[in-house]
Amino acid sequence: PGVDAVPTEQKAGWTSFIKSLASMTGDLSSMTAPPFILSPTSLTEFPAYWCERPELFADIATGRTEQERAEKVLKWFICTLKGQYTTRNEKMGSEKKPLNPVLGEEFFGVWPDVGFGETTLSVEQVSHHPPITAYFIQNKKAGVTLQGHSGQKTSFSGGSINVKQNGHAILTVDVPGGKKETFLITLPKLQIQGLVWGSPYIELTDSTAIVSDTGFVANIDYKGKGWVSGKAHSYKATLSHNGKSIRSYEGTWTAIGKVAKSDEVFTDATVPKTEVSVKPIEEQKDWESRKLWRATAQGIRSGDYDAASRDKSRIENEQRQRRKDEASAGQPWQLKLFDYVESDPVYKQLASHVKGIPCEEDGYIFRGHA
Ligand code: CLR
Repeated sequence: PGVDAVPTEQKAGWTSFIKSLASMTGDLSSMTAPPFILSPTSLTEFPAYWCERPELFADIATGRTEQERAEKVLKWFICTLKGQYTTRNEKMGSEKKPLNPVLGEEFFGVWPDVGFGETTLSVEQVSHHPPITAYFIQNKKAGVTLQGHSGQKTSFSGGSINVKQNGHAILTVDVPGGKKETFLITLPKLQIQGLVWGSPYIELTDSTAIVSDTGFVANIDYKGKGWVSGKAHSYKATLSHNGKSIRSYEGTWTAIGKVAKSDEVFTDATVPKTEVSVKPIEEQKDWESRKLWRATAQGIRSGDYDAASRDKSRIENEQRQRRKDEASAGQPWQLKLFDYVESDPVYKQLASHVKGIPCEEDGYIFRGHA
């Protein structure tokens, strides 16, 4: 902020893009943005951010009590935030506009076994309009899975883009005695700031919850500059059991969080993360993100925006034709890896324990690989 990041020849385009945001109606994904703000990465790759600390994900299962496991889920969750919400700034200098996935687009990845079991990731774009991405992450050996879906509803006010995330995630962990514990994870609201300068970045707002079927609930509040420690990216979390508060934590989700009123470190987001491993493009199927968007991404990376936009149009036209063909054949698109559920009973049960969460929400259940 303070430094104008818009390339001279794109200034007019950026100004009109910002102006057009004011009249946007919920779905930003289809808006045309100036080239400098385009990212070569599809949104289907984003669920990988959930597991860039695979050691913390696996570690949830080592908790000896319900409380320890609830604490470990909270710790892992907070430690994913830095990856989810600051990676583009770190890698590309600012938040960027990701590629808008096509219906049926897939993304697969793995975090190899380095002692605590292999973790696998399967992603499918289950809706194009509005965009919804479903994902399934599993460490079989540790007995931990995460399943969820994500969509966004955007609005513009006071110079910022506000993003409400639609969807939730459900984590299950195998516990001794052949049982499972389940945690419902709600998703934070985002504010995209720094737009005028052409260097957008994310701040989290409001609060989210992690609700367990063991009666443990973690409430997490997010604030930017001027709150708690007066630092950007601050959080404050409270763990309670059946309504009785047990422990609080505070700090920043980009660096250190401590157990309240102590020096005990609870979350350290500065620990190096492990990026997901993905098959080489040559071995991927045509519908896998990196293969599908290869030429578009190449154009964006090399600054050949004409080539990028030609390839993007080719993909989009092909999609439009497909939808027309499906409509005339009376055969709608079939999901590949997930089943749509209008009302997820697991969600419903857990959401009923917490105020401020809608009690009905649809979901997508992983069906497995074809
Ligand atoms: C997707 C789900 C991930 C977390 C996440 C991080 C960044 C978000 C992204 C989600 C959705 C799309 C998003 C993006 C930041 C910017 C981008 C809101 C929630 C919008 C569509 C593009 C804005 C364009 C400006 C940068 C110009 O788990």
